[in-house]
Amino acid sequence: MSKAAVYDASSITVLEGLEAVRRRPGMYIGSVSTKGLNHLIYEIVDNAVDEHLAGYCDTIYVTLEADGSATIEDNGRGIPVGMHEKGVSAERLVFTTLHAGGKFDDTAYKTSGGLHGVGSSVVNALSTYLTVQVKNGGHLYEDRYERGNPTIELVDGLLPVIGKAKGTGTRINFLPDDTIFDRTRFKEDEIKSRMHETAYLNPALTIVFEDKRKEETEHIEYHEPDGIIGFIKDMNKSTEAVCDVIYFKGESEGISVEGAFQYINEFHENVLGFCNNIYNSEGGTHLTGFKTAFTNIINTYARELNILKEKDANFTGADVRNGMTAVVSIKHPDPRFEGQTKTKLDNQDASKVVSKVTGDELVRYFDRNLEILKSIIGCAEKAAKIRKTEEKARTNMLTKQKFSFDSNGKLANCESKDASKCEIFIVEGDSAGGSAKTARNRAFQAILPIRGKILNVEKASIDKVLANAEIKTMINAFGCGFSEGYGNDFDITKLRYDKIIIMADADVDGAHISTLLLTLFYRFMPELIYEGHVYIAMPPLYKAMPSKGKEEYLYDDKALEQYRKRHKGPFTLQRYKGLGEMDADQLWETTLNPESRILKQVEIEDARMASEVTEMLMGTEVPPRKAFIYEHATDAELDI
Ligand code: TTJ
Repeated sequence: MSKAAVYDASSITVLEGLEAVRRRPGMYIGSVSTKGLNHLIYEIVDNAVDEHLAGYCDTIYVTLEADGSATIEDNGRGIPVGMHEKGVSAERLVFTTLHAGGKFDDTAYKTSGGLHGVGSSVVNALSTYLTVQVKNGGHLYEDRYERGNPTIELVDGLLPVIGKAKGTGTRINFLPDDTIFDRTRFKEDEIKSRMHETAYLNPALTIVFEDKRKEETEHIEYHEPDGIIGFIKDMNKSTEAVCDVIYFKGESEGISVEGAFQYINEFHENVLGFCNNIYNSEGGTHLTGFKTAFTNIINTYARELNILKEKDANFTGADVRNGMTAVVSIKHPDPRFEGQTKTKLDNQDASKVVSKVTGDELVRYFDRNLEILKSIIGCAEKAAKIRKTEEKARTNMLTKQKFSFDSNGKLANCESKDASKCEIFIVEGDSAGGSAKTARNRAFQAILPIRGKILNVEKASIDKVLANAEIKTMINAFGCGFSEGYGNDFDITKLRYDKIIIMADADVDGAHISTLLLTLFYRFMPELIYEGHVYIAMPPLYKAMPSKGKEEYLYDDKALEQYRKRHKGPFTLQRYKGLGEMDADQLWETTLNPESRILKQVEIEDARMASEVTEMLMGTEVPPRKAFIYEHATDAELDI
């Protein structure tokens, strides 16, 4: 058989493979929303990070180009362009076969975890075009694809040389396919925080981020030589620390473990797990191992030091992690993932090894740093005291809840008790709440108006959170209780509404209220978000009423601009200042009616970011806070 024939034969299966990706993109990148879109960049970047881990690349350039495409470049060895045994350039195989990763890669640890590491071929399949340039041996090679199909003819299975080059490296430029993705505009905030995270986890790496879509190119260099210690310091920079960052590392059974933590004067814990440099939003066995060992150590010391007396019960896990910010990062040769979004580490050996390393290293540390140990036990004592008070409060609340559901002052409940059909709108402001109560379909839509700014749950201790009237009403209405830290009393099967819809104005106050609500859910009812029950209503900004033809609702300024271009004749434009200004019919049509409304489903990243924003908003510096709210509010108007 000639080489051409071999290539023809293999290209058929190639195209079938990529066609499957285009038919069911969600299976490969999670979703076709902005989150899935950003994943395309992470997927490519992860390959360059692998090259860094192999010891051959120290800089990665990530550029959001003015034309909407993205470019990722590294200074690694370059994807092999030579002939592969199958009769084509190895580079072609990388971009056209659905490989599990690792074939062309000799690093011990692959960044293949859950939705990540799904392969550059998936990015290729979902791009209008993708070009690859490789510098090697003084030559510059180039390849190009359109919707996954190669457009350049190979000469004897090899890539054409298009010029000379110094050094080595790989450069990928691609434009996401707008027939696949809901939106093709990359969200720079999420990308920046992910790149920053990657820099913390790879202290010898520099990531240069550029956004050329902005009027003036934004240029940021992420380089974090202090690694995860710097990560913890940055997360805690606007709060009062109880101790310095404590760092430990070790290795066992081929798994390497690195951890860092610090206590701050707050009432919540923030423990993040990473496996092979990928964040595990659902946690997993590495965190279980860390937490188990940590709880044991603190309880053992507390008894030795006679802080816990014989009659006292042990501290709970949540007690000992009160105020803790921690990062646990492991390198595992063969990670497995489970969970709703396949981001929960599942390897049992990870739990064992992390537990052993944590135990050995921290005992060694605490033996030499008794004062620090005592201040940490102090945090646990404080937590235990609050917990005991809360346990009483909670029993009271839960017994009351059974009787108070339908007599909740402000909740206008729906008639149906079939949770799969019910929706609850959390509406900002009494007047909008009033209109919404008139406008809704009472068969399945409940309305809960909330007034003003709800308590900021990042700052408040849990007993204050629970004392807050608005929050109590919400918890009662949802019906599943709440979880604090890892003491989990939350039961999602009791949820009374399939959709929880936040309805706030597209202005500064509205943005603030949505942020606080998302923070509340993220901290105390995260499953609501993981399981896709939380939405944000997108009320329109304008109604265009032409003298001839149909009225149209316009959801942002861009839509208005497009309408002006599209619509030739005269029209009247009504601008809505807020939800409270719409009459019941308008509110029904624009925001409540499932047939015509627009809802944005909240993803865990949105909530995580909201919680970070909240933390920032509540910081002590005032000027950036204000700037941020405005920026955020504009975002909501233009982009969502
Ligand atoms: C494989 O083994 C031989 C030497 O080169 C190794 C390799 O594949 N290196 C490599 C791949 N470096 N950088 C990449 C890469 C970079 C980007 C930006 C994107 C992709 C898909 C791969």
